[in-house]
Amino acid sequence: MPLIRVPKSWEIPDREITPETFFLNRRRFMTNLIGAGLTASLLPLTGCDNDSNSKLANGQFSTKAFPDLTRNPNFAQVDRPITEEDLATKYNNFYEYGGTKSIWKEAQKLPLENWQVEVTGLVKNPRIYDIDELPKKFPIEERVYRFRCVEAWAMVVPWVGFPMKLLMADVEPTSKAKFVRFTSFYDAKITKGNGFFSQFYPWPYKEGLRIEEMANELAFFAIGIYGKDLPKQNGAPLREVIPWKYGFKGAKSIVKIEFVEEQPATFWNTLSPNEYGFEANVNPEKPHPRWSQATERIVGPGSSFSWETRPTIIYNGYGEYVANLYA
Ligand SMILES: Nc1nc2c(c(=O)[nH]1)N[C@H]1C(S)=C(S)[C@@H](COP(=O)(O)O)O[C@H]1N2
Ligand SMILES: [Mo]
Repeated sequence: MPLIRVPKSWEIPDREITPETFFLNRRRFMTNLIGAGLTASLLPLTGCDNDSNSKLANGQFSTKAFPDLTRNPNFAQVDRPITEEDLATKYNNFYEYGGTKSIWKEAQKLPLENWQVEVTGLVKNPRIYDIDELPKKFPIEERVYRFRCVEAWAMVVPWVGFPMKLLMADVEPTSKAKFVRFTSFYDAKITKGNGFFSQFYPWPYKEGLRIEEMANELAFFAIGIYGKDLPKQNGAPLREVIPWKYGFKGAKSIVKIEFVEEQPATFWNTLSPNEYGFEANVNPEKPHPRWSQATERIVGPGSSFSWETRPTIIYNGYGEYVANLYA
């Protein structure tokens, strides 16, 4: 008898399923898709949650504004409007708090008190930053970036934060450091996650970059959005923003940053390597095994069926900054 009975796709409640969800094989940590039946059941899922239609009360999630915030003129706007704050803060992926897009209430359980970020590994100056230290130490700016989830939905978010390369200059990675690993907050009592399947996920959530990617001008640490502190559901108090890669590359609620020699194991890549590559650059010509990446839907009010569809842009439109990394 298998230890785990794998439910059939029709036995799994809709609320458990999003495109980034997958199904466990009988073998431990081996993953497998149930096939065409699953793909069909995914189609009507995104965008039909009522929470995203309710108006955000002013300051509902975070009230602390950044004084004297200036928008970096190089990243002042993109080819489409900034997503409404009420949508960007209520349509999320954060599997620690559930497998649907409406996890914002559940995410309020994330405890932010006395948050520290440990920077360690192959660096000359290992550090433990108190979260309040970061905006004093690094000049804070605003940047408007396109955001593209591997599930083919897209937004435009005004992030508040600082370039990753400034933190690198502070800790000074050694010449041995070839990769960086980011680890998200995890506490099994709080980050209960995605129902039945969650217990088999490789928690805590981890992501990684090559050192050269981290040093790129675009790679950003966000501590805020829409001119205010990051709401918990968006990855408070510190998250990665890598605008030319799919959204899953941007770990939320970071507690640890490690400089390492080998490519680190990451959350989605461990679960399903051929669906979620380590590199994961936005690329219209490289389909996900279960869907095309040629187009994307722009997150808007109401049902995802009414959202605008646009062609996906190579490197999410940031080729002039990053294409040389992949030559
Ligand atoms: N710790 C953690 N970070 C995460 C995720 C997650 O489930 N856990 N989801 C990723 C995915 S798939 C996406 S698309 C973005 C979503 O960010 P948003 O909710 O702020 O739009 O966060 C990324 N970072
Ligand atoms: Mo995503």
